[in-house]
Amino acid sequence: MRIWWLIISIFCFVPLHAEDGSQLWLRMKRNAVPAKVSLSKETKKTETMEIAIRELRDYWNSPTAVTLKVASDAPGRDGFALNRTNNGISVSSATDRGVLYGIYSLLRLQQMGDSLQVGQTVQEVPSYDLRILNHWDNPNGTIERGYAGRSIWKWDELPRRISPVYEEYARANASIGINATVLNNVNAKPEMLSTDMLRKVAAIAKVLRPYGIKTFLSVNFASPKVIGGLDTADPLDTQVQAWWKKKVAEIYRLIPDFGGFLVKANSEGQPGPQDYGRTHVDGANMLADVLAPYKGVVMWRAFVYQASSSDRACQAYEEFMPFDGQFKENVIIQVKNGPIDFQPREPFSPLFGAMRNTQVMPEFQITQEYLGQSIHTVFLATMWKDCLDSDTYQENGLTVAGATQRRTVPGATTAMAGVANIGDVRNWTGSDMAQSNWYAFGRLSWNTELPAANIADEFLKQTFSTDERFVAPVSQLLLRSWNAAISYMMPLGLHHIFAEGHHYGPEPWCNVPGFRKDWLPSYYHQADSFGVGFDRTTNGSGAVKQYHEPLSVLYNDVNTCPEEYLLWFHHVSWDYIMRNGQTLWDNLCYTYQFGVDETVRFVKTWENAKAYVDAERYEKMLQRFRRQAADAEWWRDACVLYFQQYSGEPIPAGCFTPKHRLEDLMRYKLRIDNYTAAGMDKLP
Ligand code: GCV
Repeated sequence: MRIWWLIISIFCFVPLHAEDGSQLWLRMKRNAVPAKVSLSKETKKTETMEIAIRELRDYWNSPTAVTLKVASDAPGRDGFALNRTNNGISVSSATDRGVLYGIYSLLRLQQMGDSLQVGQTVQEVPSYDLRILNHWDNPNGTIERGYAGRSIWKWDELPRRISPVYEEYARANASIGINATVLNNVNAKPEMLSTDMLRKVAAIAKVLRPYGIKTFLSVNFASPKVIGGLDTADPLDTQVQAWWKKKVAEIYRLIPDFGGFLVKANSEGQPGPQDYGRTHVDGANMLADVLAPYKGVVMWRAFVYQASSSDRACQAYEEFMPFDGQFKENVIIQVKNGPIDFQPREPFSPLFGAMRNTQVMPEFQITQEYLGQSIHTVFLATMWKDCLDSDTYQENGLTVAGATQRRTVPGATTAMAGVANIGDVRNWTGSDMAQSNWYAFGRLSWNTELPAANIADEFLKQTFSTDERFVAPVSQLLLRSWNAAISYMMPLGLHHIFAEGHHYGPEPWCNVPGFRKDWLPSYYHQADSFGVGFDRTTNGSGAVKQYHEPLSVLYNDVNTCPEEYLLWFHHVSWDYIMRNGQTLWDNLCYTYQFGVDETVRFVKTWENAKAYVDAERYEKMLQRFRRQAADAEWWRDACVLYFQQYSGEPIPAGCFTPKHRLEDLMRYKLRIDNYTAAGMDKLP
């Protein structure tokens, strides 16, 4: 009797397939009867082609037959053509990888409830050659700035055990056009290049390869010293060069299609060529020479700054511009979207417009280090589009996208990088909505012209529901979420007023004795009794001069500077009159409150979406939206009350009443585990 009761209870009360978010946007229903798929005569059945066939057989649910074709006259560079005639659909490309992207595009249409009409052709060629994820994963399984568990790379088990997650990861990336990945943190451990580790890397590369994904590694510039036993890592030393040559030969023996190296040198304590009186060119070109015979590339990061007197925002330009045109063809300078560090809002980095003779690539941060981590919903396609669409004024209408997609020499590689938000939790990204940013990175690096609204719609329809009553309001939520976060965190060009260390909450007052000035919020906000903001005009740090005209002039003048960058470029008095007639102080208060109001509306929108979302994801996201709304009040109160000490002005009547007292907030220390999902109830 008891056992029957147990069995009945299990079947009645435990859902057979609890929704854990692990399927991401790939939620096609498997066919009961395999779909009709054939290969054209000349097309070889490679491993990649087998994946394409399998995906269609399993998930293409239309009676229309599909023919796959690799042909030299079809689109190249991973591009593809879809063509529907009365006889069926053909998917063609110059490569099997292109065919794979073609079939994922076809399946995407199907999932969104769209279809190809007879006579219709779709042709696509990706915006960048390399659409590359950067994992900041450490060999010990931790992830720098990771908020979704531990690393998916299980180094202890490799190469013996190959986790099935690697193939799921490869498939998810291929489905959105990502074709490369850097497995380890830019703060690289030298042991990543040990033979033991390389064998493990090779085992991962083998799983990723059929999905068209190339494997790259971040390298520590001091590796020849630390693991090579040499007494120097000087790039001009012949023994050092020989060490790298031998190491690279070993890598290519194990991984014949290895992509190359990502290097963070002479930045935040990492070793680099400057340790030996050499330059970034010396370091990058030495590695480029070693990789060139294998067609490998070096992605050399421009994220460099010293604790010097010069404005941190100016330093990447100052260090790299003198070398424009001196880097080897297979070097790409990897530049963060803004001149400081993935802040909620930054103007685009002036290097994009400045470097004319050097291949430059944008680096975006998918993981939300500075944007509420895996708690806040902030859809980043809007932010990335804002950067990519910015006119650099280097030449007529040359945008950041244009400047980075242009080849400086015929053989150069173009690329766009995103710092991954992936970990080993079941839903990959901690928050189910944060999957939208992984998705958006893939889709945008494939096609920088895609509007953010289309990407939001695609994601929501595939991941949650195609019902317009769900898609329309939640898509609006996503599209407004970046502006909301800026408003409740750092409006009007404020930046880097985060709590030290974890970068989750506000700490405009933060002062760590003995700390570098450029690691403290007061360096960035410069609040005093006159006003607030960093003077980067020609009277200040001169950062405006790094932009081409008319931007330099526009940014330099407080009256023409876009208000979203006002306090980025200017130190402005509290009673300065904004374009809407409010004083800066009043406007700041109203903008913070607008951000809070938006998050309250997001909670409502999500509550109204309940009928269209499974209970598990609904509940988990509801908790997060509520926490985001509470955090927004925390941000508002901390910043407004702190700045009020300098402005001496009251909060405008009717704007808001603070929920917290400044002295309580200043005493509050967020413990590192408080901002994981488990600690969501622990607010200041
Ligand atoms: C990988 C910021 C982050 C660091 C990160 C660094 C970088 O400073 O806080 O964690 O280090 O950027 O991009 O190299």
